Amino acid sequence: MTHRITVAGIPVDTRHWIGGRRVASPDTFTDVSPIDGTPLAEISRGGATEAEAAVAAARDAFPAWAATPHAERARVLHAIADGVEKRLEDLAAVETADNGALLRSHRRGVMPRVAHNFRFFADWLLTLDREHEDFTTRGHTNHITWDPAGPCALIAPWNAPLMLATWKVAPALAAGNTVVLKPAEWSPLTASLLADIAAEAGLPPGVFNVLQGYGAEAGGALVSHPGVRRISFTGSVPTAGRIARAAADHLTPLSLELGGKSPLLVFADADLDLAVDLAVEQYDNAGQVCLAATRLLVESSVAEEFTRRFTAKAAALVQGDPRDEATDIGPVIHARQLEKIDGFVRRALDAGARAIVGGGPHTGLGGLHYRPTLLTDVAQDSEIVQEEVFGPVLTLQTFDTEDEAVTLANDTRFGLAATLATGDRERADRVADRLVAGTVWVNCFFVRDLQAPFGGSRSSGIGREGGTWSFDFYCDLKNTVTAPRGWQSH
Ligand code: TXE
Repeated sequence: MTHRITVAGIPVDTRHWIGGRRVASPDTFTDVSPIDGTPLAEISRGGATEAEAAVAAARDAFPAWAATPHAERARVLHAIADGVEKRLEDLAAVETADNGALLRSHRRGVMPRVAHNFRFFADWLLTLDREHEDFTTRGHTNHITWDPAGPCALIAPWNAPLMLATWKVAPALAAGNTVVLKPAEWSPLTASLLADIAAEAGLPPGVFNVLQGYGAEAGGALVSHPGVRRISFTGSVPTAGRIARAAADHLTPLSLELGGKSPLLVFADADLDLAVDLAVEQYDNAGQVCLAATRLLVESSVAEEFTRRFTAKAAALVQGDPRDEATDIGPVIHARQLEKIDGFVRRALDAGARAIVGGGPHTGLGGLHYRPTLLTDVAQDSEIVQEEVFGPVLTLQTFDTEDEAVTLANDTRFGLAATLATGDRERADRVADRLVAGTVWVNCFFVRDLQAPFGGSRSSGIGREGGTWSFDFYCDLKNTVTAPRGWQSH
């Protein structure tokens, strides 16, 4: 079997990347493009043996990488960013073929962000030593150091494969750890390209490893390995529970970035066009975004006008091939995801919901297209309001008072993000203060600085990443306290 195939004209290796070498498994799984259902590749299907080899490679490479001076580690990470920028078009084309998200977004937003992930954490590493000057306690000096933790298991999802993977890989490597990345089985390709880029950039063998395979097999073997010192996971709540149980056996610290059911609160005093733009933006990536504000909560007095403008805007969205510049919404990732989305919508309609916009697959386009959908007449305790759909499906509810808006907004088991549209600054402060969410956006959405903490409360996850919080997670902090006395004089 050939292990080097081409996708969108770009050569991609379908094997694992372990200890600086390509390693094949006897079994494979088929990676299919959501654009037209064509099989793209037969990917090596890893399990316990390959997980063992990957962790061993990471463990062997760890002491030297951990001891590499910060400036040198930063230099290599910048070289990886250079490589990402050089191969930006390749990465964008392969990612679109693999997960169906818009090519124009990959080119202009996502892949530049991948490069930025490496640059940002490389630069942040260099500030660590400066920012935490020694301090003294009754003459004793406290010296804080960030010791790299060891091999890290990084489990990535399929909705923004390389972006979310490198949001973990970059800080883990910057901090001096070695990593094993397990990409999602629905989007395994760009991780393989990243291995090529990292090797060309001079990252030593074994520092970055890619383990391909199914979640339960490859991922499960990786997260239950005693040699893993950190687990970082982005994905679903049930899988997070499985990973947390595996991590418990070895007390492996873990960071979980999970789903959401985030609200967009539109107050009557808001710039209504801005509010409508923010709402329509929630259909980006066919709604397969953990942060998406999928519950529109609109003040009753403007609900009719909001709905009129929203409907007109949503109707103008172009669905189709994600490679076309004019397309606004591409296919969803997989037939199983389409069925899942449609199941949620069918059950909501059966329970009395009304589809103001959309309400089913876009059969005219064939394939995996789902119509952008807005459902109203939904009960607060219904499945469609409480559970993450992960598709282009929004609900609309109304409120009459600020208190009611906050109560509805906070009334799910999630707490990832919330967005407010209001023209009243004091209201914005008051409401933001009362919302249970890791990020609150006011009159904006998706603005994300890597310095800021990112993560969710309740079922949306455990821990925060970004800036100093990433280093706190990927390191074992040590304080060395030195007495002023006891020294031998020479
Ligand atoms: O996710 P999984 P799925 C949500 C979203 C979506 C749902 C299901 O609601 O509809 O999850 O998606 C790996 N040990 N999000 O089933 O299973 C798996 O191989 C170790 C939200 O695809 O969570 C993949 O690499 N790893 C979201 C990754 O976990 C395991 C992003 C995610 O897969 C494993 C994606 C195991 N036992 C889905 N089982 C977000 N927060 O952005 C699976 N995996």
